[in-house]
Amino acid sequence: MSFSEKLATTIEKNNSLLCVGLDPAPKQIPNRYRQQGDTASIFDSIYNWNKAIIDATADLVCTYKPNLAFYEALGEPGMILLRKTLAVIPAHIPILLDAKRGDIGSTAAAYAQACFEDLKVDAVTLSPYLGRDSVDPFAAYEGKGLFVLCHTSNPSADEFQKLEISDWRMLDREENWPLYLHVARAAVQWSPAIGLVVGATYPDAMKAIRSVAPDAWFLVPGIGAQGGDLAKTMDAGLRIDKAGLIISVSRGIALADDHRAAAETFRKSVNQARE
Ligand code: OMP
Repeated sequence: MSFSEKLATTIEKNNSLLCVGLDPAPKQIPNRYRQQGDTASIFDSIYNWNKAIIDATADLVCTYKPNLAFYEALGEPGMILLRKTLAVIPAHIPILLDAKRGDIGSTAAAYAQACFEDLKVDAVTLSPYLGRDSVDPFAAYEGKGLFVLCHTSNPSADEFQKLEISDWRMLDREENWPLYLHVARAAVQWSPAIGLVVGATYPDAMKAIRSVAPDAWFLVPGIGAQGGDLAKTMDAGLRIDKAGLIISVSRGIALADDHRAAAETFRKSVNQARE
């Protein structure tokens, strides 16, 4: 089944636009998951933690988003942990690997092979900085989802993304636009599989992006630990059909005493805003 079919099915089945991020930092392992023993026990602890989050939320989410960085940071056992985590996600729920890849075409092809043939995930995040030929090798895999960074959630996002420029190919026929709007407009033309990453911490930017990409899916991090305003985000980014947003929360659910209750609260607030 393609990413978009899986996504549509879980959104419907779980009545949810909530994505749960699986970003385990060893320092943050809640005490209840800590195993006693040698360093190998860290991996068991994190596996138990991830599994508990998945077991508690599988009927409340539309997708899971492990961020590769947290697993790579733990070396080879971290990658084994990632594979074990992917294996406990129920098969009908799409997996969006947060990899933020972006490189020349030949290297991008190797990255795409790693994500889609080796790890067998359904979707990935990508950087647009190198342009279209860095994304094409991912788009060549039919049925996969690609989310291109457009306006990120971090405090320094504006440093480059907000720079006002005009497309030189338009000469002086076009007004200056912030770079993130150029990215939005171009990236959605590259492939129908492309969605955009739009942080919840910049609702004005989200509104502008929705106006140039009315049909695209947005992956929206920044709710919870980063302090994004959910109501403003929904108002700015929801599509006419009351969909189009995948609201991603990692620490806000992973660090909660009750993962299920936290996920249910986010899901409810998202659904209230959809109504
Ligand atoms: P929490 O802040 O704990 O919910 O985690 C946010 C997750 O989303 C992390 O995995 C980030 O790397 C990721 N993220 C952002 O926070 N901001 C962005 O602009 C883009 C992403 C992402 O691509 O998911």
